[in-house]
Amino acid sequence: MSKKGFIFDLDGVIVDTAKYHFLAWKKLANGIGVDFTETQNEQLKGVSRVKSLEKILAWGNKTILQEEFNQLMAKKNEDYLSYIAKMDASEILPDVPKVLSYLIKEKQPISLGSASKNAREILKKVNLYQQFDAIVDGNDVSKAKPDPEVFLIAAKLLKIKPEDCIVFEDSVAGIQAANAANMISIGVGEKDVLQEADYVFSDFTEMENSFIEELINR
Ligand code: B16
Ligand code: MG
Repeated sequence: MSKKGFIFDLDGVIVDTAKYHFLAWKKLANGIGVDFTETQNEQLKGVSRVKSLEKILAWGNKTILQEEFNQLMAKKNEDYLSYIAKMDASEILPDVPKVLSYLIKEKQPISLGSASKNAREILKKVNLYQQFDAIVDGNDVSKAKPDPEVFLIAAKLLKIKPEDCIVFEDSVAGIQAANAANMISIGVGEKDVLQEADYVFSDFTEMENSFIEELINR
């Protein structure tokens, strides 16, 4: 049986932590007199913490000193951590366990490929940490999505060639990173947002095991 590498993004694919990032960024932005909408939050999906704050400051036409920048980032993460502290397995997105179990049954290597520095903690909270053969997160990369680094490291750890890897992603930056890594990109979300993906599903309930079987055997 052939082996492929299955790489999952975290926020927006395995759990819906985007709502907590939104609350924490909104509090921070409003605190420094900058408006922050759900539409702007969309543009922060898959984007690193540093880049996200840079974008918020640019939207508000603000320039600040490095020291204040670092303090704001720390404060945002503190707030975010307080929201995720209460997370448990009930926050896993629909049919994610079904897909993971199927891949494990088929003996397919599985990795996480997330921009979040909090990824390991979140996986432990929702009880999925043990399901992954490799975990690559924001602590392991020097270049953020859309750079392919995060997924290329995952492929290396799984010992699978990039062209034999499949990436599940909810963000435009993440789909671009998967494509740049020469992997199959599967968008989880809206078709018109994730136009660059090879395939798009609104969520995992739409994905049949037969589709995964085809990916394994292609
Ligand atoms: P942290 P993903 C990304 O995770 C989020 O989509 C993005 O909104 C967040 O800013 C980024 O992680 C960094 O997260 O502040 O926890 O390090 O979608 O790549 O799993
Ligand atoms: Mg994501």
